[in-house]
Amino acid sequence: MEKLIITAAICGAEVTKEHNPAIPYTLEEIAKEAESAAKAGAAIIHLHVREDDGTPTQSKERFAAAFDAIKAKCPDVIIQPSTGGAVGMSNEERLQPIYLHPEMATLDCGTCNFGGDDIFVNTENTIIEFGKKMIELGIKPEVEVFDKGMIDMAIRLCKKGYIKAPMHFDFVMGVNGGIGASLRDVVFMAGSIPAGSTYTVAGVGRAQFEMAVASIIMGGHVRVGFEDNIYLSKGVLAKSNGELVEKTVRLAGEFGRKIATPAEAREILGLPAK
Ligand code: KMH
Ligand code: ZN
Repeated sequence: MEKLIITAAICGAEVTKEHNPAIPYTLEEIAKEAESAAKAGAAIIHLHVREDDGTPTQSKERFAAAFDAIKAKCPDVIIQPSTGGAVGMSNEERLQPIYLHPEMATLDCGTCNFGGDDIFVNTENTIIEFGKKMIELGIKPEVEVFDKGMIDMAIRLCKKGYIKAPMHFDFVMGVNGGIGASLRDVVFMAGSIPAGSTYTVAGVGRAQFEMAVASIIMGGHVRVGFEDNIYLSKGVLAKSNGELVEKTVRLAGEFGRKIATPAEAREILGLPAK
């Protein structure tokens, strides 16, 4: 089987130090968490940034500073900024990090209830706008999908030329308002993408490691990290993203999946070598 690409979503926009004191806010904390994840085996850092007080921001300057801080500690890792940002941000705000010319960025392919009154809005025009910009700037999108219909949307927009094939998907499984996180759900998602696509699986909350194992066995890739889950095991808070990645590496080893380096991840994803 192909080597396993592990993505660490180290920070997110919603989770706070009240949930887990290890959630990184400052540039130093973000760089330290990225380093712990990369040292443990993550090839990709999915990145959100915060102000020092924890407020989510899509500021280009803050992302630039975070890129520098991460690259100083782990020069090889693929940095994949979020264009999702936080619920309620404008499209213009969300797009800021792509003007730093990252190798990859997320492209969220549909609107989703995020619990309570929160709605993560991605209209068709938004997806087209973001997709076109990423093509212009030569950025490989990680097509983030919270439900099967979002895969179908991505396929339609790919056919129209707004997303380049082969697509790389991130199945976010178990969000309040999205698809669940059962084996049947993840098999359905993996069976719904075009031949030649790649995918990673991000299980939310307690589903993180169940979904990781499913993807390890199925030949997909895995995303773990504080953005999606703060626990190492039931009731035990993870002390770092590195711990979550280490556990994923252990699980992969049990099933004979070797771990991709950042260079190998670039090859698998069709990114230019560095
Ligand atoms: N924080 C969510 C509103 C992404 O990174 O592209 C959006 C999100 C998706 O996390
Ligand atoms: Zn994200």
